[in-house]
Amino acid sequence: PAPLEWFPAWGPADGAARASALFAEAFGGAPAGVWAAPGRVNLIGEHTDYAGGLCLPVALPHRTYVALRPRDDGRVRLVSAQEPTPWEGELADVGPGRVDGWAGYVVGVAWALAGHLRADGAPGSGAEAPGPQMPGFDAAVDSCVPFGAGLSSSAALECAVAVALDELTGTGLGGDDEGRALLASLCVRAENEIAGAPTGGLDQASALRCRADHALLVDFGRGGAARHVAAALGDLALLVIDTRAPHRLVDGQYGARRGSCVRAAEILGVPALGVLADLDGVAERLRAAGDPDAEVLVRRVRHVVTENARVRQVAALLEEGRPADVGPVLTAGHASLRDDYEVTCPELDLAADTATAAGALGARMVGGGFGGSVLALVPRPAAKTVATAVAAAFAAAGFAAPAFLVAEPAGAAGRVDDVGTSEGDA
Ligand code: GAF
Repeated sequence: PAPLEWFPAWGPADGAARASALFAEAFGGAPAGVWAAPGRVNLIGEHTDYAGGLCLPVALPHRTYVALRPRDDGRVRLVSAQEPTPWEGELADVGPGRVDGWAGYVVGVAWALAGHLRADGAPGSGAEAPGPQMPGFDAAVDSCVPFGAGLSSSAALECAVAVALDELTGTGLGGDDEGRALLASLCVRAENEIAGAPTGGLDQASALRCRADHALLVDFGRGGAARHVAAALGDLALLVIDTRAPHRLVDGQYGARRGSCVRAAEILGVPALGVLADLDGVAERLRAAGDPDAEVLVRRVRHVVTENARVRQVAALLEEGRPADVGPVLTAGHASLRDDYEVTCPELDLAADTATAAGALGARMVGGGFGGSVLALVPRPAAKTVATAVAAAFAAAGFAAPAFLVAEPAGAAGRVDDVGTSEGDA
């Protein structure tokens, strides 16, 4: 059999050197600094963020590095080691529907931050005191966050740009968790309005607010209020399996799930599904409303409500020092995403089932679904055995070879000099 493929996490100095070298090659000279933000793997709480629910991600040691230097002429020039096409344009021309492709994740953040600065009393708003201003900039991007793997490479790019521009404009949101929550919301605006992806806030909260060795318990029903939960896993490890399945129909399907949650909340007369404590009477009320898709709505709501309960359960198990008991909860989460939320695919199901059969304590798909990765909770010494079993099952099924990483919960976005200390709650 072919050797297993593992995604290495670059050290901060390595990542910064790569981004700086690309910067020098593309633009000449040195950047003003290098900033980095992590990908994430969500322990539990999938497809709950946009429904006002709970989630419990950890940040990956895999980061996207952005070497950036401001310009004073309002222009933006971008290159990326992962993208064949550079981008160049005027910041003043950025707006919804005006930027195609990967650049939207970068200039969208500048656009959202500029909007925040104007609203906050910066020049141009009519306010007297001159505040920070958004300049143009040159930026070079390099990343070891796996792409298209459901591990939040887009948010890693947005959030690395966000902390860079926050610092260079002197906006100062990156210094504490409250400011970082606001930065996360600006990154969500960039993704929703400029990049055009209708995602929730899970990924940006992870990249900006996580702390090393901890998971982040986020409550989107309370404005993204969050606290850190020690991820004391003992001799267990978080094995991430990138199925390499192409994201089939993911855009339309994601939006459809979100729409179902809005529709169900309307019928049930609640602001968001996250407020539902249990399923008492829910199916009856959804059916009574006469919606042609009532049975689908019943399943979607069941996922959100049971998933929220699983998040509370996993956070409690971690706090009680019982990480092994988290395994079956992950497996139950996968079943709910497969049967009730219907966002898995054959590769995700095979990876989760095979991992569990090969010794994982539990496994579930992570991220938006229809492709991407599976998280398996494994005894640390069994990580390679489980990976080997999944690779063999994929080969037998005729699927592309999967790739792997072990997620050691890492810290949040920051200037690379500060990596390891900038953990979102100074
Ligand atoms: C994607 C989205 F970007 C997140 O907001 C979240 O909804 C996730 O899918 C599912 O939990 O990563």
